This record gives sequence, C-alpha cells and structure tokens, in this order.
Amino acid sequence: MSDLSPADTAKNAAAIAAVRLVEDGMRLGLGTGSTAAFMVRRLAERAAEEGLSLRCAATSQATADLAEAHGLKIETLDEIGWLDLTLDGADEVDPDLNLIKGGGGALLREKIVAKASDRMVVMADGNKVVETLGAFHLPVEVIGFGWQITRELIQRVLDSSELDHRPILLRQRNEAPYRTDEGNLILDLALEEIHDPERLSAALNAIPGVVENGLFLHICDLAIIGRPDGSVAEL
Ligand code: ABF
Repeated sequence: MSDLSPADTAKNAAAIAAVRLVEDGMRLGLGTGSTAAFMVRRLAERAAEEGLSLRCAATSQATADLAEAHGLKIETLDEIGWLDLTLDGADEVDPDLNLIKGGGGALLREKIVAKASDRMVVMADGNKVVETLGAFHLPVEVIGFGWQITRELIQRVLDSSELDHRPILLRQRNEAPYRTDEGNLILDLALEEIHDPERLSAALNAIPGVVENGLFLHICDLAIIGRPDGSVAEL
C-alpha cells in the first residue's frame, strides 16, 4: 500500500483498524464514500483469508456493487434485520462524536443502517475532526415533489429568530437536480457553525418535504482517525 497518497494512507489505516473490529458471524452495515471503499476492500481481503462468515447490508448501490465485486455477499437490511456493527465514513466529526454525513448523497440509508446497528464506528482522516459542526455544508434530503417549496420552507425556518442562524445560503447540490438512490434531492446548507445541532435537526425534519438531514447525533460510538503516516487514533 506504499503507493497510496498521504490522504489515502490515512483513510486506509482507519479502514484497516475498523475491519479489525469485525468478528466471524457478524451482521455488518457497510458505509459509503472513499474511506468506506477502503474498508470494503480490506474487509473482503480479511474475509477471504480467514473464511469469515458475514452478512452485509450496504448503504448505497455504489457500496453494494463494490462489495460484490470483491466477493462479499450483499443482502438487504430487511433480509438481515438488526446489525451488530456499521462501519462508515463522515464529513465532519466533533468531540461528542456527532457527525455531519451525506456528502456522498447516501445519508438516508446511512442513517437507517447506523440506527439499526448495535454499534456504529466512523472511519475518517484527521481533516474531518472539528470543534464545531457546520463548516461542511449540511446535506438535507428532500422529496422531489415540490422541492422548491420545501427549499423555501427550509429557508424561512432557518432565517427565523428561533434558530439564531445567520441568513444561510441554500444551494442545490451540483446545481443540476441531484438524485439519491431513492430518487430524492439533496440541498446543502452553508451554516458555517451549528451551535445547537439537536434543535436544528428537529426543526429541519419537522418541515414537510424534508426526508432526513445529515446530522448524525448520538449515533456514533467510536471514531477511528487515520493519519498520513499510517497510524490511527480513537475518539
Ligand atoms: C459517507 O462518507 C458520507 O456520508 C460522507 O459524506 C462520506 C465521506 O466520504 P469520504 O470517506 O470519501 O471522505 O458516509
């Protein structure tokens, strides 16, 4: 793996450490993104070497395709039912292990899978660790029907005094309609700093048309932070 860039070395190191948590017979949730992709490859290698018997549910079609290409059998979450462990990436991790996720557009399945797991472990490189969430634009998944109205409703809630946020920039991801695996749209909220994530998450999810948001609060049990030298730290 010496041909990896420093950033990929960090991601791969976090992935290797996370895969060490996997035990034979486990029911696993497999995350989405480039760090999760390293995890899928390392997991497939270990499963083959040790003959592990695993049941795996993917958080996106991209992860399902990658896992099956590497010999891991993918089942639906409904087929497996409850999960023992989910391994996933993140866009931001704060000191309380609250996360922003969804930069990869898979937040809905990621949150369902993470909540349906006894343990959720995040793998990230050091750039993802922040004191306060919000520098990364918060993804909000909205239903396609009437999304412009939903966007206006979000804007009004966020501009209201109750959330004491600066007037925020709402932009639609990649400008063109961006569709998730479920056919929904993603709006990204440029909030700079999120001071009360619980209140914001509840306010967003109360808006008709909002499916879910990228704040993962009190879900992550452990964050494994990879470093460019291949070492890892735990949060
Ligand atoms: C996924 O991992 C997304 O929720 C998140 O946006 C992304 C981070 O991707 P990467 O590992 O490529 O930085 O779980």
